[in-house]
Amino acid sequence: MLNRRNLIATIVMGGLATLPGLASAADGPEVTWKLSHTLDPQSIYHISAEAFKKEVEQKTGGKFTVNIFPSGQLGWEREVLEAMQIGTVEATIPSLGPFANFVPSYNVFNLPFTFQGPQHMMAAYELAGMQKLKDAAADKGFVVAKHFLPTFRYPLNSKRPITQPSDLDGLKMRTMGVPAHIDTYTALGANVQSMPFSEVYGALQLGAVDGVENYYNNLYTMKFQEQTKYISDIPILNNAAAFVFSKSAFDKLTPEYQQIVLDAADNAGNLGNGIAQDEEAKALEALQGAGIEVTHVEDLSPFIQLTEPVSQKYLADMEPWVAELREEIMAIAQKTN
Ligand code: EAX
Repeated sequence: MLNRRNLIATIVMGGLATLPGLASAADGPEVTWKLSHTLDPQSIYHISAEAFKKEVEQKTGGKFTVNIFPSGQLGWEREVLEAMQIGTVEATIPSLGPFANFVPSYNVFNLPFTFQGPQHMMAAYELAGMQKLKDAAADKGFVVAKHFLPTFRYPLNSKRPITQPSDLDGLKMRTMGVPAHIDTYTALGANVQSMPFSEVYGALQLGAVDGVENYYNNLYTMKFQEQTKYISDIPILNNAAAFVFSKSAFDKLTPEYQQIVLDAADNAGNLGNGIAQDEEAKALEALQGAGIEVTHVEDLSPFIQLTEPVSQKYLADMEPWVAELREEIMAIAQKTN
C-alpha cells in the first residue's frame, strides 16, 4: 500500500520511477511465459488459457507475452509440473489429480464421490479452507491462482454398459497415474492401466485398454467415441483443475504484474466455470450423435460402498486438516445441489 510514510521512503530510496502504481503496466518489463496444458485446442482448458493470455497481454500493452502450448506439447502433467518447480515452464492448467502427486493434500479432490454436482464443486473451490491447500502448494514451488472447472470423469468403454460395479469387472480401464484414482477403479473391479492422455486413443484402438474416464468435452475432443461405445453418467471422480504458476517465475514478477496474472487467472477460471455446463451438454449430445450409448445410473450406493474404504485409507494417511476440509466440502453438498 502506498501511504505517506512509504511514499517518502520510496522517493528517498529510489526516486519516483520506482513508485508502485504510478507507472502503467504498459511501461513494465518485457516478460514471456509458457503456459502448458495437455488438452485439445477446443477444450475448456484451452478456452480459459486463451482468455488468460488475452487479459495479461492487454493489460500490459503487450509487454507480457503468454505463449500457450496445448495437447501436451511440452510434456504430460507430471513432466510439466517438474519443469515448473525448476522454473523452465511458468504456467499450467493441471487436473488436480496429477497435481496431488506433487502436493499430497490435494488428494482431497481425488477421493471418489466427494462431490455431488457442479454447483457443489464450485462452492467447494471458494471455501476458506482451500487456502491451506494453496499454502501447501507454495511449499512445493507452486502458486495456485485459481481452482476451477466443475466437471466429472465418467467411464466410457467399448465392451458393455456399466450399471453396477460388476460390469467393471476385469475391464481394462485407463486412469491418470494418480494413486487414489487407480485404487478407486481397482476397488470397483477394473483392471487399471495408467498412461499419458496422449497415448489413450492408440491404446483404445489396439485394445490395450477397453475404456477411459473423463468429462464429456474431453472425451469428445479426443475423439474417443471413434473407439468406444458405452458411457455411464456415474460421477465417480472429478476433473477439478487449477491455474498454477511456477513460484520462482511468479516471484520474479513486479507486484503489478503479479496482480495482473492473479486477476487474469481468476477471470479465466470463472469463464471456464461459466461455460462448462453448456460445453458438457453439447459434448454429450455430440457423443450420442457419434453413436455412444448413454446409460443413466440412478442408484450410486453400490459404487459408493465399494469405494468408501479407498477414501478412508487416504484420509487416515493425510494430515488431520485435510480430513476436516473434506468434511467441510461434504457438509455443503446439500446446500448446493
Ligand atoms: O488434465 O490425463 C487426463 O486424463 C487429464 O484429463 C488431462 O491430462 C487433463
